Amino acid sequence: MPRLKLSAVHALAKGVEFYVVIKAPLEDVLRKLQGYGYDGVEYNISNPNEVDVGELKAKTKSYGLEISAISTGLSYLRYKYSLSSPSTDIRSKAIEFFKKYIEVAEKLEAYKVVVGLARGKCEDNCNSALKRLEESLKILDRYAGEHGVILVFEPLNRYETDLVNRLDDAIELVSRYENVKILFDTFHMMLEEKDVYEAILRAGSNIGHFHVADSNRLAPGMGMLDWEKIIYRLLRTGYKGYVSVESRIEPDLDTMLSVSAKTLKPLLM
Ligand code: LER
Ligand code: MN
Repeated sequence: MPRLKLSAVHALAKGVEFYVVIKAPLEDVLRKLQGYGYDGVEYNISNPNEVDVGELKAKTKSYGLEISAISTGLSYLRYKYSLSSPSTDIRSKAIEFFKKYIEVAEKLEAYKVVVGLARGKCEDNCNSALKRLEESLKILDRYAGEHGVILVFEPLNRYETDLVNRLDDAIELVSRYENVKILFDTFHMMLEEKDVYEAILRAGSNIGHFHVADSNRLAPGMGMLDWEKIIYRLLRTGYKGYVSVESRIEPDLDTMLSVSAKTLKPLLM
């Protein structure tokens, strides 16, 4: 049995602007993942009300794959729903969406919901935005607990948001809740932390999910990061979940998936 498992992020929506998710037709992607020896797939869902859960679950299973997590950034890009918005209306729409994401994650047996871009931006003022985010997470923490799901909060690099970029701020935030952990993304942390390798150890038992891309956000193995060092440290934290590839689809999907698998699979055993 491998100690860590491998997945990649697929966008369940058409006309997606986001450049680090796979956008090919679903069954082609599942076939390729199975072929390259992946254990699972992470679905980035722009609208949780549009998903046919039963069909998606059956289709994924028919390729021998699990669902590693549900990511949610596309909801922010498509509807601008933000968990920290100064507008009560937008914030409650975002909370309703996340409750639905939690239900979907439970039904799909993924049990993890990503809070990335949908945390929003500072907008009026960073302290107030953080307070509003904390309040939204408080509601969702309880809801997630009732459904056996965890939220994984992702510190993002400064070019994508100004609200919670650094690992220490994310650790401080998640420490307030029972069902909120950290999503450590090697690309964001490489840009924000002094030493990305040490940061994995510092994140330690807070890690609830792990995204991988190389220093240039290409597939692991196509940039400057030392993957032996990364996975060794991740194993030292005691983390046992998925390592999920979220990288640019360059030069093409097959190369991205095969290079990632070739780099990571031998290290995950
Ligand atoms: C998503 O997981 C991510 O890494 C961001 O760049 C956008 O949400
Ligand atoms: Mn990520």
